[in-house]
Amino acid sequence: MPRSSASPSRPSSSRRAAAAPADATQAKQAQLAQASQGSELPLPHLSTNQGVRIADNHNSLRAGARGPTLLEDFILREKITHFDHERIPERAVHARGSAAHGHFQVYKSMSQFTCADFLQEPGQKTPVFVRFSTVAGGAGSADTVRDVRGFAVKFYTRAGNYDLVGNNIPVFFIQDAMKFPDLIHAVKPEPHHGMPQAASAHDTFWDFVSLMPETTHMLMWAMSDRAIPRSLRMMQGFGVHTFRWVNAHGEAHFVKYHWTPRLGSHALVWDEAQKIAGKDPDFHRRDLWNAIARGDFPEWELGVQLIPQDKEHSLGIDLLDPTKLVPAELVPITPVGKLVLDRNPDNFFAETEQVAFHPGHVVPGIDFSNDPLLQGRLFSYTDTQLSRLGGPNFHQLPINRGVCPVHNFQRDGMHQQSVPQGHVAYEPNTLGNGGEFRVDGDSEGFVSWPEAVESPKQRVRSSSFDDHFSQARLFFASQSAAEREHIVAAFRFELGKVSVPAIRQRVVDNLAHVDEKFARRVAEALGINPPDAKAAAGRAGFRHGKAELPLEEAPSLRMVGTGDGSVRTRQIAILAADGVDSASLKVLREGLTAAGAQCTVVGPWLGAVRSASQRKLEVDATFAGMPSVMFDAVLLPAGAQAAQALLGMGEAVHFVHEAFKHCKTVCAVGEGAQLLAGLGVTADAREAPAGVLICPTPAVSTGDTEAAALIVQQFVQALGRHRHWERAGVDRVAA
Ligand code: HDE
Repeated sequence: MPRSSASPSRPSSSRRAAAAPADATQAKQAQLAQASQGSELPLPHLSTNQGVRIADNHNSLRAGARGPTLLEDFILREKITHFDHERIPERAVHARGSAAHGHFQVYKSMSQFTCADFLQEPGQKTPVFVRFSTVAGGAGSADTVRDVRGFAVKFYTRAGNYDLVGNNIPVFFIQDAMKFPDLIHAVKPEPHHGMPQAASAHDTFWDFVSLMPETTHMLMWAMSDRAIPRSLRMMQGFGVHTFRWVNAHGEAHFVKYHWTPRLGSHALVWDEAQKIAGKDPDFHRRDLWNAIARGDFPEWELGVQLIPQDKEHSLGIDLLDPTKLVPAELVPITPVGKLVLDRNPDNFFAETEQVAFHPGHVVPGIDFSNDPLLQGRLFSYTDTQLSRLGGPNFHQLPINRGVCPVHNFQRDGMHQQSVPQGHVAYEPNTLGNGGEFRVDGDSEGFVSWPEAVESPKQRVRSSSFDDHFSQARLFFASQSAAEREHIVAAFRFELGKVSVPAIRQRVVDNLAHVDEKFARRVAEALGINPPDAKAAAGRAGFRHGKAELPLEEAPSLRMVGTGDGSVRTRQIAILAADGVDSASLKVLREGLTAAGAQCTVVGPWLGAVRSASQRKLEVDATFAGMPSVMFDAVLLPAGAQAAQALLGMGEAVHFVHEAFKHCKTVCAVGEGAQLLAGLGVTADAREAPAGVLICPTPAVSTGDTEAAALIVQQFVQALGRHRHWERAGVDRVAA
């Protein structure tokens, strides 16, 4: 493996940022650094992969200056052959992903519940690599499509690698691995024409789910705002399945994992998500990269719901059914520790692309449950890596290597990176290290939970999986009014793209078992009959189980109101043109930046505009390059001439209208309020709609710092609410 002697000792800026975490995290860093090659060449010349020095890297070997190229040119052949093979098969699902390094730190010992080494000591840090992904789209698809997001965490623990390969939605579409290929074939582009990319809004997906009522609960989540996150940094993660924790005394608890983002869970507006997919397809990847590069390290808290082994059936919810969750209102979430992502990858391919997760990568103290979806996954992941990463040695890739020693007698295979020595490749043996070597009952080794299993072999589903609607109903009932509206709109949008009316009908008939009124509202827009619950109940695949849930609603399932209300890392656009009042702009910008927001001056051109006082004000971005969908809020500064100029620019007017339509915070100072004309928004501050702040007198420009502080305070408070969903009249705004 080529190594640069210079690179390990030459920390890149991103590596410097990660210097803080101590002990185990440094071990992984050092290991990666050993494998990494600096961007400067280790030699002052180029060579072939065999080390032969290259004399000319511009011209192929030809018979004469204008003659044919010779097959003999081994340098050209090697270069092009390498290029020809630079792509590996993309992941069958979760192909589009973005990742980062970081660490996980335990709050307090979990030894009461698990002997997992990395959860024993308070303050203990474990290095991690986390990859977020969309599911359906190809590697080059847009980030902001409506989809589930993968949330895969690799813990490089001292007792081996532990992978928690979860999603941002706590349940799944299907109950049995047998249906996974069907589900994925249905959602992927249709096989005859290869459309649509990264979208579930098409016939085959809805045909399949309409025939599989067990998908209903997950469909409710997938049509909710969860499927269009504002940022990867602002979404929850879940282990989905029930796992098992086992302590040193052999006592077991069922466990469900929850990742909760410090910044809260927030979503885009669907119209906005679609526009971003065109304006900046890398929106989420860029947001994650930039935040880490700036030092705004994203954080999540890991929490677990623990259910003692003997209380498995106490909740009336089958813990093995992955279409069900356990509401936090029934089993509280115990905080375990925090995850911090503090370093961007050095190389996308070597790390983000080649990382290989597997729910079967567990460590002593963590075990599986019999969830039939999980059991199928335990086979799938290694199998898929064999073809994706080209053989059984993918664990030797730097990003996949553990930080603890690896020792076994597996040998050979494609891409073996090490040179095992000696003539012993079997166990037990006496020829290896001079004594007898035998592994038999290693008390620190992984021992499976000794679950008693004695049953007939059969292809059958437990009747305890038969309830397909109670939790879908609970989810819908638990949403805020705005979130419920978004779900209705999403079903209408998706089913509106389904060309076969009978499929639309089957879906809304199923939805009638969630909530009759809701199903009717969806159906109204689809040119079909009102939902028919009875017809759904008579179809093949429908099961009549109904759980008695002890809850009417579970507020923990909402997104609205989550997070600490801070504006850290929020993006604010300050619209500017010639004649802007730079004094008020400056003081407000300083206040908002101090609160943790990111301010960008957006104008008609790059370079600078002239302020009312003839000062130069740098413009960071143009209306075309950074449209309103890239921001969380807009500030319209004072300045009569600037306001008039902006009013004459279609892009600027559109910018404000669009931000208003997407329920963002809009703050207008002095004459900046004129830009709100056309929205039907009153210029009277007291009657302004939610999230619209109108500051009539530009007192701040005259140096009134108290007035400035008040505006900043109001701005921060409004922006801290993320969006103003209750804002009326947005539908009337053309943007
Ligand atoms: Fe996966 N899944 N999956 N999955 N999954 C893959 O493995 C599979 C499921 C999840 O960033 C593949 O290495 C089966 C549930 C994530 O690299 C593949 C079944 C959950 C990632 C695979 C499921 C997930 C994958 C494709 C049903 C949430 C991306 C490439 C039995 C708990 C990991 C790869 C990354 C990736 C199979 C269902 C999460 C094909 C058979 C449920 C986050 O092996």
